[in-house]
Amino acid sequence: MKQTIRKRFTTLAGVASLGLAATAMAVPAETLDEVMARRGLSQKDLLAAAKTYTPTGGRDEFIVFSSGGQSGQIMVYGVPSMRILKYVSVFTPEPWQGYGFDEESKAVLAGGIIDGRELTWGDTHHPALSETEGAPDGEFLFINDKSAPRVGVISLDDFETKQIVVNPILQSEHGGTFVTPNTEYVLEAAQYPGILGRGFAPLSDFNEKFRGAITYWKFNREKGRIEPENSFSIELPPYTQDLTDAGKLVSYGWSFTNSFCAERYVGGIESGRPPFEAGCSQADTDFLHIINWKKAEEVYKAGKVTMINDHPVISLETAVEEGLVYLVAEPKSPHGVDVSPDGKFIVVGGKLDVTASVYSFEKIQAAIEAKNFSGVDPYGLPIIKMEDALHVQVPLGLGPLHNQYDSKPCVIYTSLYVDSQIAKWDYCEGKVLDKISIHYNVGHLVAMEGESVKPAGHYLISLNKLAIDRFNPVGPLHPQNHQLIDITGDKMELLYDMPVPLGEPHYAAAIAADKLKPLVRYRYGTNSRTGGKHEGATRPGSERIERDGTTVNVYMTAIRSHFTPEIIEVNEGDTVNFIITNSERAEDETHGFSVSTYNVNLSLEPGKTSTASIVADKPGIFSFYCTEFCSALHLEMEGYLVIKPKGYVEEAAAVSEGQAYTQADYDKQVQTNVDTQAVIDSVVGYITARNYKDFPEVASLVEDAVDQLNFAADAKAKSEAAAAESDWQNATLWAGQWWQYQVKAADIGLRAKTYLDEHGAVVVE
Ligand code: K7E
Ligand code: CUA
Repeated sequence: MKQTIRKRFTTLAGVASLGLAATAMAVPAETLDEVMARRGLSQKDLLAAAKTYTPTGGRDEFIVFSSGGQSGQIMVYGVPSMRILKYVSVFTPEPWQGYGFDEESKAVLAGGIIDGRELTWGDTHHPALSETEGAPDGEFLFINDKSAPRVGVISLDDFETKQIVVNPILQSEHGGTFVTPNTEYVLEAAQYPGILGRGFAPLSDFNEKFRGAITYWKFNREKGRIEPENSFSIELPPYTQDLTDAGKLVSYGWSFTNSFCAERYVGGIESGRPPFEAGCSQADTDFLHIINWKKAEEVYKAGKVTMINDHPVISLETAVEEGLVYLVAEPKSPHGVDVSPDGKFIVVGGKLDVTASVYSFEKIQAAIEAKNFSGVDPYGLPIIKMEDALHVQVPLGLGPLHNQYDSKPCVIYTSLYVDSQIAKWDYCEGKVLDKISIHYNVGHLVAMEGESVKPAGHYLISLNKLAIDRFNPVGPLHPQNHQLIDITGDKMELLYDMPVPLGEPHYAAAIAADKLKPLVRYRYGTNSRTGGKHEGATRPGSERIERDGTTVNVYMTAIRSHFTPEIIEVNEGDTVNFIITNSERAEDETHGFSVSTYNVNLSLEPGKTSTASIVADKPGIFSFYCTEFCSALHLEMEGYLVIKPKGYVEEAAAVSEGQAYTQADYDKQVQTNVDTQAVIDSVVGYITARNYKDFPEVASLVEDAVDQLNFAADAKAKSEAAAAESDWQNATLWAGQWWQYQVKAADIGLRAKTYLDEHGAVVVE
């Protein structure tokens, strides 16, 4: 039977290879013209492709951090290729990264528990990159949750979420996150008015008791954390605050927050009243809040605050007394608010208007200094007359929403939601320069470093709300559509559509790729969520199982392709903590760890230590294994968690194995190892004869290979010791392990050799 199968395979292979040879002769590769004809591509398409296509191994010029909307995550992609590189989980558990599955990240998520409720999602809107002197510096990223007022802090060292803080006073927010020019503060402004501190008052008290606010979260760059104890808020009227931006250069020290529903309408469609949408859009204007945060910081430090939920809040009364907040009218249902790169202008869109309004910071300051106000609002805040603050108003089209700046002076791009267009215009002169149609209904847009003091130009991305007919249909829930636009010329050119199947990405932030310097591996035994050394970090050789009452701590290591220990016996009812260190140094050698039916998955990148905790409440045999395909013997990277039933009495017995090995088996394995060593020696010879030390990637591969060869030497010694005692069983198995390490070393060595070949290494004397 066996014989027949083998014969059939041989025959099949023969036929297949003959067939291939015949096909290769008959069909030459298609020419460019033929491909264009077959796919219906124009010259313009080809140009767009040439501008975006990134050949294998190529890199992008810019990296975009996009909100993941309702997914509670952040999406990272490259420009111009539009290739997605990563999802960073922030408010939502995500198993691939172990986020919300290991104890270290659970501690981060626990920071987001709000009023005792554990949330498993977030509505992310506005990512903000940390800035130095008004330009993104590539160190940190922040993002807000609109639904439950929270802010996440992500380190760009490893693209992991490090902290979630809960706003102590708001019940809803939207005007976050935006940073001040040196990331002194991370700004988070309210959306729907509520009772500060999340208390109760009847809606009939809306004008008297409901409030908005803005929180200035103090950021400690050295620690890479927000410091709630050094943060403060300013109480604001119950206008529905919307977006925020921080002043820069000439307007440094100020921040701007627009609003809608300054009508303070309270709906009630169920009792026959017109809905919110009618009442909140009736008036012709709403209010832009102009806030002196530098002065507010002094007022806060002087202790002129009210404590709400242990959080210092500057009251409206104090804000009026100290001259911290001013209002200016802005057109119908405004949305974006974006300070120009030079800090001189503030541009605001109006969802139900056709114009964008450009306010002059200089004029605003002049009005404040001259106390030239048209009056005060019902809460005592001074109102600057619109005409006294405006530089220019420009009709752009229907529904101007958000703005981004170009590297060319005075050039700005504004999304037109209703028109499904982007307008390019000059905000100094107040004239429209170009328009382009997008598909469809753009919300935010992002230009490269387009909110920095020094925008980078090149590309603009339209973050569209609707995709409608752009992609292959996938059911009623469509992907979002990010459209890449070339803005280098006078006319905007649409280059590429990228479907986003994650959530609604409201906003994105872009940075030059070379500003990012992420880690390749962690310092050995790092708790990535704190950045410090993990107290359970374990070196190879000191793995152990420690019991303390009913708690069992398993100090493990993971390396290609085994866990140590691999058989773990516990009793029903024990709490088991698997504290695992990935002892690899090699780039991209991540291991996973899952335990059957216990809802565990870890992601262990090189050097990282993570903990999986379970309560062994069900006795039985539970296999654990590595969930990342890390090596040829990844499937063998396995073990057993043996949970013994209560009252189980052990009977001593030898482990019964399926195979018994003889001296002949041992000799055969040793011969294989000797042959393998010859291959390794030749690869080592090839590498060391070249200037491999000039290539950091190769140097670290060589380091890793040397590690593996040391492990091989150790296994070889064990094998030989067993052979000396004629213990052929262990001698053969250890010889097999010795070979495993050799194979890994050879694999790494070949990778290094290929790299050297492809990167023009030269022979050294
Ligand atoms: Cu316009 Cu939340 Cu910034 Cu959506 S927001 S688009
Ligand atoms: Cu380690 Cu798969």
